[in-house]
Amino acid sequence: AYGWTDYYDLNETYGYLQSLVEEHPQHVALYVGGRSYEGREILGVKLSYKEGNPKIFVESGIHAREWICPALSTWILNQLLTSTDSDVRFIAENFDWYVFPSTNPDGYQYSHTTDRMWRKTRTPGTSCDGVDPNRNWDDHWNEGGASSNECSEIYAGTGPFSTVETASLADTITELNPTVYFSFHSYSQLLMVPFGHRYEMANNYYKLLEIGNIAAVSLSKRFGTQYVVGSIIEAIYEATGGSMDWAKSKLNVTYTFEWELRDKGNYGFLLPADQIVPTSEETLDSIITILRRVSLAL
Ligand code: 0X9
Ligand code: ZN
Repeated sequence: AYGWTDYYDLNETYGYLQSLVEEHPQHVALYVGGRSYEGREILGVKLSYKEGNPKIFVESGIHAREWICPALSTWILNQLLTSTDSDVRFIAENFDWYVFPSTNPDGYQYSHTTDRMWRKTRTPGTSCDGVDPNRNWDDHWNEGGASSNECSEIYAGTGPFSTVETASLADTITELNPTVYFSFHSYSQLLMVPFGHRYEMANNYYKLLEIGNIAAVSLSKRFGTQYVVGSIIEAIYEATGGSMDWAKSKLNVTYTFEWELRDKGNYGFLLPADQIVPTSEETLDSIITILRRVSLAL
């Protein structure tokens, strides 16, 4: 059975989403967020307790080998549905959640069957396969921190939205027009806000940074895990054509945050499964802090 003491492959993850719909039909529905090169659905759920809530889009697992991301996303869904904690109930019931645990399904499956360290999509190339789905969005595409070389891990693709995963996800996000955008990656313990293309500030950079800083304090309280907060280019490196930069600059999503989850390189992408629950717990603490502040501002 699905749980959080182990990592699960794509079918098991999608099976879990299905089981949530069966167990909580009034609050959960499947939601197809896009499709993959190999024809898989980018499957997510809509979780909603009432009408008229602001929307949260959760983009998780866009990089195949970052296995903590799908695991954390389903753990959070389970909390939103079953927790009796008043903070969790508040964020569950006062937002509509669109959660996509594995936004690169071909790559995720490939990382289970063939190459544990696979990062990109499985879009075929001439000499090497795969596009970096966090360099393929239509915002300052391939202007820096990205590559035109097919064989690069940060290959930007042949043009903006050249691969169907990012193009179809972008359509879904545009249609939903969320108020909040959360993106989950690993690893490095960073909480980032736009942008990654240059030293340019988001229109609400100081607000995002202020919220991010208090969220990182909340995150640290449970186990002492330290996060660095900043814009992408400050906190990590230059990276163009990323999803969050697109959401901020093209859709003007107000609250945009991107986590690089545990750890800081000891295990890296191979984070042991016994860290799924603690990682998820502390991350949910930061999410609660963010959403408490968001709902005060709305
Ligand atoms: O390089 C990336 O895509 C991210 N790091 S990772 O190790 N998970 O691959 C950081 C990306 C920064 N974010 C954006 N450019 N949106
Ligand atoms: Zn990543």
